[in-house]
Amino acid sequence: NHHKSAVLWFTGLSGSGKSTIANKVEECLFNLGKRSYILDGDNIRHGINSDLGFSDRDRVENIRRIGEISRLFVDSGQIVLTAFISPFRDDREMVRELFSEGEFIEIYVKCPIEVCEIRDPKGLYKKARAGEICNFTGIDSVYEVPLNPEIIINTNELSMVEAVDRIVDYLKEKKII
Ligand code: GGZ
Repeated sequence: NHHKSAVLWFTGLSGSGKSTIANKVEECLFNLGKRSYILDGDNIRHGINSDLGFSDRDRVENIRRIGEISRLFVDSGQIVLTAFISPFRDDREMVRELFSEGEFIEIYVKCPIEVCEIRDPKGLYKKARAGEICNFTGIDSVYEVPLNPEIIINTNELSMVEAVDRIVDYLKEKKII
C-alpha cells in the first residue's frame, strides 16, 4: 500500500466547500489504506494559531505556519490535506516553494460568492453584510484567484462524488497513490 507524500492545498472562499471535499477525499484515502491527515480551522486555528485573527498580517502568518506544519507531515511520509481560505497568491506560492516538484497540489475550490453567500452555513456572510464582522473574505477582504492551480473544482457544477473522484483520479494519474 505504498504512496508518495504530498500536500493537497485546498483554497477558496468561505462556504465554497473546501472542508467538506477535503474530508471526503481523506475518507477515500483512508479506505484505500493511505496515511493522510487534515489540517483545518478546527485543529489549527483553535490550537497552535489561536493567537491569530483575520487581519491581512495574521492571515499571512496563519498560512506560513500551516505551510511549515504541512512540510513536517510530508516529511513524515503522509498525504496532508489543508482546508484554509489562503486568500493571498504570494503566500500560496511561498508555501509551494517549501516543497519539491509535484509534492504541492493546489486545488482551487471555485464557487461564485453569490452561491457561497446563499449557502452561508455559519451565517457569517449575513453578519459580514450587517457589519458585525469586518475583513470578511470576498466582502471587505480580498481573495486572489489561483492563476495556475493543479486542479479546479467547481462546486457549483460538480456533485460531491464527482469532485472527490476528480481529485483521487489526479493522485492516481500522478502516481501519488
Ligand atoms: C473569512 C472568516 C472570518 C473572516 C471568521 N474572513 O466558513 P468558515 O468560517 O468555517 O471558514 C472561514 C474561516 C477562515 O479561516 P482560514 O484560516 O481558512 O482563513 S485564512 O486562510 O484567510 O487565514 C470562516 C471563519 O474562519 N472566519 N472570520 N473575517 N473567514
